[in-house]
Amino acid sequence: MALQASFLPSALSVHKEGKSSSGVKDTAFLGISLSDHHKSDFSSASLRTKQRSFEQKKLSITRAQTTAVASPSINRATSEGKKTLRKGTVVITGASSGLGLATAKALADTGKWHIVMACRDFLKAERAAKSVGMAKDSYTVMHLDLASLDSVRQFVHNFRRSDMPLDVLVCNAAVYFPTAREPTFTADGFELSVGTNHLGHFLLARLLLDDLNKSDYPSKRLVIVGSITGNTNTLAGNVPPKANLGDLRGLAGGLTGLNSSAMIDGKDFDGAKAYKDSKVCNMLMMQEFHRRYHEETGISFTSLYPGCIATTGLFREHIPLFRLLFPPFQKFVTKGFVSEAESGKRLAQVVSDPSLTKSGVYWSWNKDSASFENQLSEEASDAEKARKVWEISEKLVGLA
Ligand code: LMG
Ligand code: NDP
Ligand code: PMR
Repeated sequence: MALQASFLPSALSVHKEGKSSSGVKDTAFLGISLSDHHKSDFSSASLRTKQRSFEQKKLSITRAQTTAVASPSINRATSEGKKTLRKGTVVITGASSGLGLATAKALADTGKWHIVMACRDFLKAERAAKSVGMAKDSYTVMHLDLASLDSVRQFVHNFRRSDMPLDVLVCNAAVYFPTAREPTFTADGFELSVGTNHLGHFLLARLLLDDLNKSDYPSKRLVIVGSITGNTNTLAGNVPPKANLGDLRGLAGGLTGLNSSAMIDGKDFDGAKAYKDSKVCNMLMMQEFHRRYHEETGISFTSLYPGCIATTGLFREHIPLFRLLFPPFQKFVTKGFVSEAESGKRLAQVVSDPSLTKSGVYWSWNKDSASFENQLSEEASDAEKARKVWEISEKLVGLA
């Protein structure tokens, strides 16, 4: 049995964080409890209204400069006169390898989705799509480098020009620098892992929210990939260095490594921790999106832990011995291993399965590959921290 699944429903995972619920189903929504929802909504309401009208104004200008967006009809008549759902359009960041590619493949194979592969390496993405046998008309590769805010804005511009609707956005791309001694930085001067995994995606998702909202697809979704290693209510999340955003002083300083730390908590640089911190931000942002926008837009905001996909490019910077031992360790010791294909099916479910539409949920799968609503750690479900990360992040990416 996967250790994560066996740990989480137990009292251990819950009590460690000082929470008092007993089962996964019961505790799954601690991070988005009704009281949190109202508190957050109330405290930031006026800020949001201002912000929204500003963004809407900006968006309408951009729209006016590009071709008018076609309004796709949901149901198209077939020759027999039956109505069928039109193809959905899903944007997947980092679809050139690993989980993103496997998800693109799984969705393409259904024939019900057009996949926009938002990738930093155009040729690699094209080759990857071909190598897994995706039909030529099932995907479009578009350039996106999440380590540059300009590139994120350019991607949004290009996507709008394509006239495709946006039905689902999947924030999947990530980098991990476990052996780096010194930080490296994005084009805008943010530490590279938080800059890419969190800030780049934050800007992308914020800008594309309006496009998602305009979609007439029956189930509009924003999926942000999270992970077990950012959740300290699990064994995996307790392997050092542990995720901890602290009081966010490094994030507030811009993660520059100059006058402020490159780490969110303001401490010394640690590449493995920076990755785990970025995943905490991803999971917090999913919930903050849910609190701010679900009711108003009907968009489902979700996150997931797809299982330990120990063979992906994520570990490319790790030492060769780790890359050799990690897959068998996960397969035979923790039993948390999943193949890329299996993980792709899981994320594809979160994109398109009618039973996984609930918003504000962090999905996981048990040993029989059945999905369940999982419990996030105390920090990864802290509504006040989520609000602060949101507000600091929007300043850093130029939205506030
Ligand atoms: C860090 O080390 C590096 O410092 C950092 O630079 C970066 O590279 C990072 O993640 C990458 O790794 C981490 C790691 C490296 O160190 C450890 O893992 C130390 C072991 C500490 C063990 C902690 C276990 C978790 C404790 C849980 C606490 C209980 C809380 C319960 C709460 C639950 C609530 C519900 O070191 C290693 O990875 C090597 C560790 C070797 C230990 C061997 C363990 C036996 C496993 C059997 C192994 C099979 C062989 C495969 C090994 C593959 C390597 C992963
Ligand atoms: P991969 O390295 O295989 O895939 C990551 C993808 O992100 C690649 O396509 C990569 O592009 C892309 N990417 C990296 N930097 C950028 C950038 N600046 N701009 C655009 N795209 C970029 O890793 P995984 O498939 O394992 O990771 C996918 C997601 O799954 C991540 O969010 C990760 O945190 C999460 N995850 C992974 C787990 C695992 O065990 N592997 C477990 C839990 C979660 P390129 O191909 O050009 O390098
Ligand atoms: Mg971890 C108990 C089960 C379990 C699971 C599901 C994972 C997933 N890991 C588990 C346990 C352990 N790991 C234990 C007991 C150890 C100590 C030997 C251990 C070590 C370890 C290392 C060094 N694990 C790692 C690393 C990494 O470099 C990976 C990482 O932290 O990346 C940030 C990693 C991972 N373990 C996982 C998963 C899913 C990862 C990788 C990626 C991620 O979270 O996205």
